[in-house]
Amino acid sequence: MAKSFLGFFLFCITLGLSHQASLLENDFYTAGVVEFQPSNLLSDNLDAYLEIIQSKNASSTDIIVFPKGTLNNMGNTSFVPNPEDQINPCLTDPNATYYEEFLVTLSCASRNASKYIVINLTEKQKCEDVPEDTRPCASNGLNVFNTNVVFDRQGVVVSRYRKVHLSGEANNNTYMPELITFETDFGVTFGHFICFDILFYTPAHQLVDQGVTDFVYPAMWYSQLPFLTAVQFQQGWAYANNVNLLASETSRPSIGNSGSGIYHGRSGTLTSVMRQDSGERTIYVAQVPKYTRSRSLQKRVRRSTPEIKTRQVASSSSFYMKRDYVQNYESDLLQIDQGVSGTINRTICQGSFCCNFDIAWRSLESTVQNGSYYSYRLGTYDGWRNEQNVDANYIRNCALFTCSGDSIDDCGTLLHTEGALQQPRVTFTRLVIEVTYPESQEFLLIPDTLLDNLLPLEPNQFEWSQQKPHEDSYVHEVRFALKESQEVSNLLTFAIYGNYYDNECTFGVGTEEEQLACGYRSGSSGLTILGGWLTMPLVILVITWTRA
Ligand SMILES: *[C@@H]1O[C@H](CO)[C@@H](O)[C@H](O)[C@H]1NC(C)=O
Ligand SMILES: *[C@@H]1O[C@H](CO)[C@@H](O)[C@H](O)[C@H]1NC(C)=O
Ligand SMILES: *[C@@H]1O[C@H](CO)[C@@H](O)[C@H](O)[C@H]1NC(C)=O
Ligand SMILES: *[C@@H]1O[C@H](CO)[C@@H](O)[C@H](O)[C@H]1NC(C)=O
Ligand SMILES: *[C@@H]1O[C@H](CO)[C@@H](O)[C@H](O)[C@H]1NC(C)=O
Ligand SMILES: *[C@@H]1O[C@H](CO)[C@@H](O)[C@H](O)[C@H]1NC(C)=O
Ligand SMILES: *[C@@H]1O[C@H](CO)[C@@H](O)[C@H](O)[C@H]1NC(C)=O
Ligand SMILES: *[C@H]1O[C@H](CO)[C@@H](O)[C@H](O)[C@H]1NC(C)=O
Repeated sequence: MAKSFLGFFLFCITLGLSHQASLLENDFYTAGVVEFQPSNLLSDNLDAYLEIIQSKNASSTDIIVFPKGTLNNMGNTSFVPNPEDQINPCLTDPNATYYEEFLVTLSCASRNASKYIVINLTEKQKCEDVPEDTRPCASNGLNVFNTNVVFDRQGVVVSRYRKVHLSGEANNNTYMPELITFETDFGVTFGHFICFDILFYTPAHQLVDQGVTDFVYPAMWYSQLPFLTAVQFQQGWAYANNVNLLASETSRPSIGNSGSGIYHGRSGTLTSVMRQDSGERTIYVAQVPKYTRSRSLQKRVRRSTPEIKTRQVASSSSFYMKRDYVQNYESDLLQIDQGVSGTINRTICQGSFCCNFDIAWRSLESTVQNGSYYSYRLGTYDGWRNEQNVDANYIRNCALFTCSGDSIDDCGTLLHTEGALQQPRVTFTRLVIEVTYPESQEFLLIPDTLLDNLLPLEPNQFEWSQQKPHEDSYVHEVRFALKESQEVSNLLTFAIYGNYYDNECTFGVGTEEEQLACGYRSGSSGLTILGGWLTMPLVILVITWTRA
């Protein structure tokens, strides 16, 4: 024990000399995201957190992000200092008389390791501290929040964010949604949000619109096929917004949690993991290029974690997947004849929303007897996500997705068979989706792909363009395609995920009066912009307020 302690100490000294924190002038910073399998014991989780913070793998990091729901629980809620007060729990409350001991310990650990540390915890707050909140307080006088806490290199609590979009959890909503950022000594300002928040405009996308380029994102996400598995959606979100995203996930594949990664916007994944079978407690580290203020210059991407190795094909026993309601899609089975190449060029509409699919493939001979295959469907969806008891989004999707059989009810599930018994049946040699999307007050169009190892295609494998046909139009023409030189045979999903959030002020939706009120006007030569768009920030503000 004493020996390993000494070893660790010597190691720290050597390391302390050999590298130092990323300075302001460096064009990158070093980040770590932790894929963490929790136990029910706070002390065990805390010990593992400390071990990771002090580990060799973490030594070069400036900032480490831990996932949500892996530390304390309702029985160990803690007060969290107001960042404005610049409180350092390690120094001001060493005996943990006010803050919970784990919070003090992590403040000390940040200080000790001289790193920014982001954790998610269950926070308690006295209702009397928010007199403006007139909602009824719980009988114990406390609000309980799902909260991110950021310690700086000295252990000071410099930021706190309370989750806005709860997903069936027994926590409170804040009185007003919080838009939170924090600055660092390496010159990067981070925004934060938690888990389910990624599907909503406030605060995630709203912070992007305010110019934030880097995000910390602790999650305990339950992956869903075909569009919303963890790494797939994280990478797509970072790409669509062209931002850096540091995502950290709880690691429990058997119940649907896994998927951590670091993504550099249009350049794609720097490091990521989608565990299967069993969880882990591992830190994934990458050097993250900084965005310059103008955001014009794309830096060369450095990879610090080597590329992964052997492809692990997912099956229904290696990862528990939730399933989307794809039976509500307007869809067509792709007829693939064994041993024959094929092409299809067709448009599928749901209502007035249409997607054009231009696809070519080569059918593969089976090499394994009794192998099992995915079949494919083309589908279009224009409607609300119908998940029960949570905030909803309006979605406009165009997708090629897999099914474990020929019926629509077989779609969005993994095959039961494992490993070599799963046979790709086709290689896609051309995949092009073209859509005309209506403009909306708030919306995000995401390239959304998935391979059978549960990781997405990378930007060097696809082409994406989104543009208005002309300045004054209220539509966006989107083309999403596999790169010319590419072929893909282990595909589960190839889609455009159109998130329209609340579907407020979408062009073409509602009465003529409503359209005019939203600022859309049909001019003599087609469509022209009413000055009304200038008032849009006001409208957004009002909506944000009434939503709180
Ligand atoms: C956490 O809460 C449990 C009861 O809910 C308690 O037994 C335990 O001592 C607490 N742990 C810490 C570190 O406060
Ligand atoms: C913490 O506890 C120790 C031992 O009980 C005591 O000596 C010390 O004064 C306490 N420190 C603070 C800041 O309360
Ligand atoms: C601080 O770091 C030293 C090694 O440098 C380690 O022995 C000690 O346990 C750390 N303390 C905390 C609270 O992390
Ligand atoms: C917080 O949640 C509790 C339990 O659901 C509830 O009783 C209380 O009214 C909520 N507080 C506020 C301010 O909404
Ligand atoms: C440290 O990194 C190595 C190599 O990337 C990895 O195999 C190992 O699991 C990591 N350990 C931890 C505790 O993250
Ligand atoms: C597919 O159909 C679209 C729309 O009808 C057309 O614009 C496009 O040229 C077609 N592509 C091919 C390869 O035939
Ligand atoms: C294929 O299935 C048949 C019938 O279920 C079985 O008799 C045969 O052994 C299987 N072959 C292989 C290679 O698994
Ligand atoms: C963070 O997330 C969990 C899961 O929603 C939530 O219940 C809790 O308030 C937060 N923290 C922990 C550590 O449980």
